[in-house]
Amino acid sequence: MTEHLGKTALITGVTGQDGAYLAQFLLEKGYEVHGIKRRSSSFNTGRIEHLYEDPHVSDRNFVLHYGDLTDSTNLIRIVQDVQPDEIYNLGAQSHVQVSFETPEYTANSDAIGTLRLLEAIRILKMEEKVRFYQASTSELYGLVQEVPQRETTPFYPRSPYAAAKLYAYWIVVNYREAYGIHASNGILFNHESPLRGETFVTRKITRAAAAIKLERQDKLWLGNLDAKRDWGHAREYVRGMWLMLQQDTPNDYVLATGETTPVRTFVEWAFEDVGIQLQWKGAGVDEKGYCAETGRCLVEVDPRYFRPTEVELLIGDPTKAQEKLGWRHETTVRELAREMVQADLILMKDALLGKG
Ligand code: NDP
Ligand code: GDR
Repeated sequence: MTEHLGKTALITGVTGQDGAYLAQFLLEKGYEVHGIKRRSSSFNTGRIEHLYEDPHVSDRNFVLHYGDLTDSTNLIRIVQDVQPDEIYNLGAQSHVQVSFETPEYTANSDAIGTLRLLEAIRILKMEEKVRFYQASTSELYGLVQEVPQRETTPFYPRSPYAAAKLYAYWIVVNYREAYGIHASNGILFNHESPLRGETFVTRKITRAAAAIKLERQDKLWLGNLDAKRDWGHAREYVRGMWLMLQQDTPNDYVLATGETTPVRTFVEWAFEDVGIQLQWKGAGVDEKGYCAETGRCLVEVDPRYFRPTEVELLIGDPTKAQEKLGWRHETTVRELAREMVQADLILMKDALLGKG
């Protein structure tokens, strides 16, 4: 195994959950880290504020560039300027339900965006210099073909997001085989953290539990409570991404915990962590969802959050990553839920005190 210390990395999606953890991880390893951020009408760098370095400082180790995965010329220019040793392609329209609303944009950024980056490597003749990580996903497995899901399990995507990521997965494999690029797919199962986007289900639940506890919100509306996910901690998964690029040969790896949990259990845990015991009262027309001992019903099902096609069960087998990369998860899903609830309680209390 070759380690790449003192190297330069380029991260797309640096402003997202994984981008923030990965940037910090690589900086701690001594990398010079460049990130691509999108232009936005309001600040979108909240997750990486602590890493920010004033552009007037010489010898910066953390540099942001404006860019977008839908803009080839911009990607080519940035790759040329940065001359990265490693590219981590984390940028994506990453919300499964939103992909049903914006399928064309999702394909453009998630599928063709990946192609654009790989082509930038070819156009700049950097096939031998650069190593490439692609943020592939357990959503590729979609409709259950086999459990637990592993690298050899057939794919059956169930959303425009997953279909776009399927293209990205295979174009990475193809460019590896056709042009010898050191390009790897990390097939990552769901991973969460206090930095998780507010509209993904775990964070939506932990924020709501904190807000309901502090009487800032009356009720939480959710969709399919019976979907099961293999949830790990994002901080541990970015290490796996890096490990993939430190191998002498590129390959594709599942990162997962091997444990699956229904959404409804995560709901029960989050409310338990703020001191509220919930009782299930059914989800029919006259039924009330989850109610507290006080009689107040706090969590209800709203069909608007149902997906046209759902992925019901994800549970990953990380044996290959354990054996070949020496990677394993540490945080259990129960610990993860507790950490997220505590973080949201602190955030919300700070906001109430005007410190937020
Ligand atoms: P986030 O949604 O938190 O972050 C996505 C990032 O991509 C953000 O920085 C976002 O910018 C950026 N982005 C979106 N569209 C574009 C675009 N057109 N051009 C450039 N950048 C863009 O996702 P995560 O951090 O959770 O996930 C990282 C990657 O891993 C994604 O590709 C996701 O699909 C994939 N993945 C995630 C898993 C998970 O459980 N978290 C599991 C498996 C795969 P902005 O901040 O401006 O919105
Ligand atoms: P997912 O994550 O679709 O697995 O994609 P999400 O948290 O959005 O959904 C998980 C499950 O919870 C159910 N659910 C709800 N989901 C949301 N967002 N909001 C709700 O109100 C709600 N109620 C129930 C969903 O139906 C689903 O079954 C995430 C993303 O990070 C992808 O980018 C990544 O590729 C996969 O994980 C692995």
